[in-house]
Amino acid sequence: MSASSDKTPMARDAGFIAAQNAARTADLDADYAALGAQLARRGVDIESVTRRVAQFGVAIPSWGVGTGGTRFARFAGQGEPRGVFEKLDDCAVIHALTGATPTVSLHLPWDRTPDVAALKAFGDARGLGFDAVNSNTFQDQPGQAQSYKFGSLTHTSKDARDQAVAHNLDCIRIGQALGSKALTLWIGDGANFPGQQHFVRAFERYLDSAAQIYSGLPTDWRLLIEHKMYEPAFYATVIQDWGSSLMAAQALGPKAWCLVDLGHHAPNVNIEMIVARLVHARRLGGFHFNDSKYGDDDLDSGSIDPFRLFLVFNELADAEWRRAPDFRPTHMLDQSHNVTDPVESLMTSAIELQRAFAQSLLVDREALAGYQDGNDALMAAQSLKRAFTTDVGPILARARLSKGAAIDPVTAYRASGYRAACAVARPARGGASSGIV
Ligand code: LRH
Ligand code: MN
Repeated sequence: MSASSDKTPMARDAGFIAAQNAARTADLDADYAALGAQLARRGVDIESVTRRVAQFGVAIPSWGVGTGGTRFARFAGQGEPRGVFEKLDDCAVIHALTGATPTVSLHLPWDRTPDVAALKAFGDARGLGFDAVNSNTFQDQPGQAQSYKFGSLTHTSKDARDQAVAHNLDCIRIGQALGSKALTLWIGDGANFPGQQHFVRAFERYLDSAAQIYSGLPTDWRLLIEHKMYEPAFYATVIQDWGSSLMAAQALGPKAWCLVDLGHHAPNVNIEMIVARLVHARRLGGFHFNDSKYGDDDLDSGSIDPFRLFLVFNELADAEWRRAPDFRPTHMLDQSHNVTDPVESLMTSAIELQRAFAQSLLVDREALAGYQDGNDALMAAQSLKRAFTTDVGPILARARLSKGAAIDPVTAYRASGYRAACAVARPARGGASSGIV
């Protein structure tokens, strides 16, 4: 158990948050009333949007609360969490201040602990649930019998494939004990040279291994297949795109779904259209939200291209509006925080998702359908832009206030002195390191 977990930190103290809000409530009320009047003129009931935003939740990636890095270096920050319990402490602060992150997505074996029941209780005590668990067959663990250098679920060696399948079944077992309902399956398997790997045989090995994992899923679980264009393989990746992911999901069965990590596509790919296709195929399982300019940069959501994020949520809002069948995507963040306080980046990123979600609810879908059917391209584009350019900040803050969270989370967090307290309670473990965690 972590040193910082026995006393409720200021940052999670209801009284502290209320005091922080006291000075801001009057301004918020004025801004909210003004926005409410503006939206009412557009036929939108601001209260219904605020209620929807207050229900919106996104899962925190446990690996995101520590400082991230690249293959070149990782520059550790102050008061880094030293294990899964301290990671949950940080996740609890993010949820207390934003009200938007009620669940945590763990990564195994990075978050392995001998006492899973204690971990569940620790989460419960902090109002945190557990979303999808993530397996890891992209690194070799100390003492591991078979190396994943040449792949895992698609390795040409049956022993290596069996080892990878066993690990995934173990992740399901641990997830069950935590109350999770999904396994996210991302593998880096692929090739660096043309000719190195037989595309068809590798995909068939994937389907065979994934089918064994699939047969270990409890009835109410989902297998979330995550595609990625490249890295760590730099010529071909077995599950390289949404097409390979969808083919696999359809081959495996109804519990297999496709997960879209926004950073796993070539620059300029129309991701919102991929989302529409996966909704159409009734296989959109969920998201790893982040932002990127070049590759899998894992930058803060909405920090580079907030319009693209809005367009993704616009597809989700449209799917809901037209009652698309089997539509229940799960939302997770998947980011690497190399130069910011991860708690601050995760708070503001969760809020950027809420912003895109709220804006997507402001689109007049009847009017848009009319413009689309009438080929009025300009008014169709304008109806999206009008929603995207609406400052929904007062709605997001009111939703937070309605849940006892902070009107201004970052200012409250800094005023709480949480990071400085962690720096004392969690002495830094020196030494240079590299890699995303
Ligand atoms: C792969 C990925 C995957 C995680 C890893 C941390 O790039 O997006 O979702 O397992 O990042
Ligand atoms: Mn991801």
